[in-house]
Amino acid sequence: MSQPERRLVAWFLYVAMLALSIGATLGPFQALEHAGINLYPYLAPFIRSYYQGLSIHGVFNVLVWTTFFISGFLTFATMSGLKHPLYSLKLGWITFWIMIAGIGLTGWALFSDNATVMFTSYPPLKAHPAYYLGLTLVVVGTWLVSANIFLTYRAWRRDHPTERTPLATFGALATFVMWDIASLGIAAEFLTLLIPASFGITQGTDPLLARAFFWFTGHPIVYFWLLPAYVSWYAMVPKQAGGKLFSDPLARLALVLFIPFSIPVGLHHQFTDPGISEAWKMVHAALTFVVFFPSALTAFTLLASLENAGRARGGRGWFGWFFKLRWDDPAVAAQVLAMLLFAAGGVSGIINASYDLNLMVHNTAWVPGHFHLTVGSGVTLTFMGISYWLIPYLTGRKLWSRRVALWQAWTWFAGMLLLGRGLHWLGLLGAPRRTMLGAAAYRALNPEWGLPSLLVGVGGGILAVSLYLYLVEMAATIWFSREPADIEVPEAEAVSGPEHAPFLLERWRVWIGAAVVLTAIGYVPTVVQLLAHFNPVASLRVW
Ligand code: HAS
Ligand code: CU
Repeated sequence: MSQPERRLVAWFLYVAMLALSIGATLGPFQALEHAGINLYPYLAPFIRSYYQGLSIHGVFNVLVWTTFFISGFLTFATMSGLKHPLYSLKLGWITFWIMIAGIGLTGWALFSDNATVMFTSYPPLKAHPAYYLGLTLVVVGTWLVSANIFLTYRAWRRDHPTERTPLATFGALATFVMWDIASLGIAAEFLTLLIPASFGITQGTDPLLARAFFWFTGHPIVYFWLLPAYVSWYAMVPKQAGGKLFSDPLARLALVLFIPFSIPVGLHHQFTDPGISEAWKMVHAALTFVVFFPSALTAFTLLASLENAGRARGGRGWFGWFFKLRWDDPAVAAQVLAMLLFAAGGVSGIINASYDLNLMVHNTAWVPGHFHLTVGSGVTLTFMGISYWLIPYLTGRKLWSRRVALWQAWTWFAGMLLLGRGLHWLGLLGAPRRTMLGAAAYRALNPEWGLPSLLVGVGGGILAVSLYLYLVEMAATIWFSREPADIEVPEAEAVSGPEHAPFLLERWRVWIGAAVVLTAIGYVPTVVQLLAHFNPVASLRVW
């Protein structure tokens, strides 16, 4: 890969890390607040409220850290998989700057306390137009990233008409095909409802319609975050762990199934919303169990692949292989620990999706418990693990300290175990999410919240240490490491190779067609009904 290409990828990752440093720094303040230690007064005048901090935490972590990392990593995976130059480096940089302008606008609105609306941007809360325009630019940026990737693929395909697409690139394509369709919901929401209302062109918005548009994108966005981690787990980790991918065709099947099944499930975020038919909620609940399936396939394939690696390295017995994995390689340790946490997050996800159980846990601390194990661990800890080899590869500088990186991975694991346990538990005890619990009078009526809140506080504290270990490791590698890195891009071989994959898996039109049909079935009746009862209410700034 050429130096200029490496530089482009590296800059996407640097901005991702900068965003994480901002977003995640605010996390421990929330966790400590739940444990009864309110440090917000010390953040003034930069952060004026718990809710402003929470909005910045959500946006910078799940929207900016993820999106920039993914844009860099999947662009990389496309080029390195195909061994083909990027279609247009210039387009790559234009995209980068559009996205930077976007986070500039959004960041300004958030930090000036003009957008305390949470990362879900729920109306009738009204943010400054800069907030919505900025996020719109970031989404437009992702479309341009995908265009560059698709055009690179097309150029490669012309010279290789019958070859199977290399697995990592296949995963990058599947991710962006899915995302480009999925992101139309938030585009519709922002362009037709939130931006006009924010400018005062319309008097208000219909919160229910806006929420439906939001979750049209808001569920599949979690797979936009997850699939790049799957790309690494399938196409790279087996090699790094010292073994082979169990089945390449099974990996492709899992990845491609996300295209049709990711979108028509968004109503599982709206089970408690009035005005949407119970029947359609049930359809989305059932389809959520369908989209669970490719992740279950993934768990199977990964376990078999890791077992293959552990046995190749001399592991014996039912579990002995697990301890023989390359635990001394931080890239491997971080990603296997991420898988373990993600498996627990997947379990709480299926509980969320189960209609009746959702009524118990919805809007409680259980839900942030769930997503800290999924996006906060499965995805984030994986991206950290990837950066332990990818940053050295891109910069040519050896990882500064393997030991610090290993400590980082294990502390993230420990911190998230405690935080995840505490939040799920608090949720079961009825503690609401997105609430400044320490200031809530009813807290005194619930003494049993004490222990789980403590777990949240301690977990958050450990995570703060872990975050700074990560940032120090990265900064030291980029600035101070003097030894040259000697890194090969990991490309896992497979026990059952790509030659066994039916070509149907690469017929993108079939999968896109299936996605369009299923999405239309899943959403058209509900959207038509919501439009027929369009009921705008005034937008509010409540802070
Ligand atoms: Fe979720 C809410 C259902 C996956 C993120 N989710 C959220 C929110 C976020 C989020 C951010 O049905 C909150 C949104 C908000 O602010 O309101 N979620 C699911 C289901 C899945 C799922 C069924 N979620 C994710 C992923 C996320 C994510 C992935 C981010 C990346 N989620 C819900 C529902 C809600 C929800 C409801 C609404 C709740 C409410 O009421 O508000 C599934 O896709 C999960 C499938 C996962 C698995 C696990 C497979 C395990 C693997 C690892 C293998 C491990 C190995 C190592 C091999 C089936 C692949 C093992 C080694 C050994 C030795 C054991
Ligand atoms: Cu969802």
